[in-house]
Amino acid sequence: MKLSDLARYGDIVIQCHDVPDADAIASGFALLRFLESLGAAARLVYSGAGRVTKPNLAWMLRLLDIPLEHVDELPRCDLLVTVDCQYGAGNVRKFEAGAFAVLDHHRPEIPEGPMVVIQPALGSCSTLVWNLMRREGFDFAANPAVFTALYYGLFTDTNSLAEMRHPLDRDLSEFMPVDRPVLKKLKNSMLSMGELDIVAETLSSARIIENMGLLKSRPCDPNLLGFSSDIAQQVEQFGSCVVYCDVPTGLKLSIRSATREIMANELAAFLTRGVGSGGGGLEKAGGHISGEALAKAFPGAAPDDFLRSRVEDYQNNFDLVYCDRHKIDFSSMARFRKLPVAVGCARTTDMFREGAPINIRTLEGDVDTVASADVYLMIGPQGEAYPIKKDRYEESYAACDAPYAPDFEYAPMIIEKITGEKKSALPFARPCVAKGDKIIRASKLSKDAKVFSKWDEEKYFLGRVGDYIAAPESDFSDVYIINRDIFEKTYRVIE
Ligand SMILES: [Mn+2]
Repeated sequence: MKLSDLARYGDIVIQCHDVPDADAIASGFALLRFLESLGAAARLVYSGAGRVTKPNLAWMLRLLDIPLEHVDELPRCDLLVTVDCQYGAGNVRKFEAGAFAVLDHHRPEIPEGPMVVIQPALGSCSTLVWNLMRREGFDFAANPAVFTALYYGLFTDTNSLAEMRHPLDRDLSEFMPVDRPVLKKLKNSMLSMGELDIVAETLSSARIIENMGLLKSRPCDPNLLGFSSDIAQQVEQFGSCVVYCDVPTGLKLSIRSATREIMANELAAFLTRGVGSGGGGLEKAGGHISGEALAKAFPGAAPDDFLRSRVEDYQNNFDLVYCDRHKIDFSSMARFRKLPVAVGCARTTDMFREGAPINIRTLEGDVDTVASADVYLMIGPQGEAYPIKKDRYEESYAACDAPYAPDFEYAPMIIEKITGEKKSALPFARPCVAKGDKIIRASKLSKDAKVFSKWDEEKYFLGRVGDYIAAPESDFSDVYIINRDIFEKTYRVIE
């Protein structure tokens, strides 16, 4: 769907979820200005029993001149658009509307439709709306309040940008200058006196399960949850901690980790698997457990007990495999040969000048390097990208003439760190295949494992039951995990 399709409806009402937060207000406000720029008439509303009273939101409305109205009945309109929520879902008052559209980043709760855009991988609905508006050439420079609102929507939905999940979130966060004085005012009016009490109460609820802190907060703003977990993580005995509270749709989680053995984003994904969604960075992450999904998957389970049992399961769930001291008997495993698969390679100096500091942005995160005639960029089959030395490249790969037009969910972007200039790596990439035979020993995992490789001091590979643990025949300490689907496509057993 193109966002401009919505403007064809002459009279439009944009509805935030009940008790709107900054992300809902920002998404709705940006959409309002976009539709108006195309000549449509639009209003921005919310409903429900509660009113906007949080000090930062009151300042947001005032400083950015956002015409948000509270309504008890739907104003006359040809189209109703719900933002940061889904038409008919539990957190938004349902109005009878002739036609409706949905823009959201939560777990889908309603059927797909031509005017339903839901992208749960994004950290905020602001990211979704920004990306759609940008694609249609909206003039953000002429509307700085719109950009500042979207930035603040992302900022508050990702715990001050610390829990950004998707590269598009990072793209939004650095798209153009934000109004600093406004942001400063909003950042420093987050807490009311009452909320200070909530933080104090949350911290005093701390329990410890093995080396993980578990704390429950009274229902509160997600940022307050992040603030509490930032403090809790400072406790020496907590290798990681989970702070959570009830929300109308289930539980909201904020997660921190201080040890190499737990990546916060992976813990978030584990705790919410099958019943919600979770993600973020290595040290900070967030998640949501859907009450409805929980009731379906585990009938009768109380959300608090469920979360506690997932936290307990996590402690015993993994084999830890360290590359330099594992006792895995690779020599008795089956041998496999890697099939030739075309991957991409680009010269960094074709993209940016020699010596320029650059940042490689992929779905899996950002990597820093420097553009140089000596450094190439490899692009893998899933759109993952990493730097490789020219010599190493020439040793291991050969150019090929297979067509190269991969379709990635997010194509790697290269950012010049001084000028901020961004380029997609794909137009610069040429196809190549690995030279020679790559023989590995591998076997299917029968228990989930975390593998600490020699190539990364911060992250680990997570292997789930059914994935493969492998090492090249030449070096059993170079242990890694290969995803089951990738393994079955790219390796053949040697009889
Ligand atoms: Mn949101």
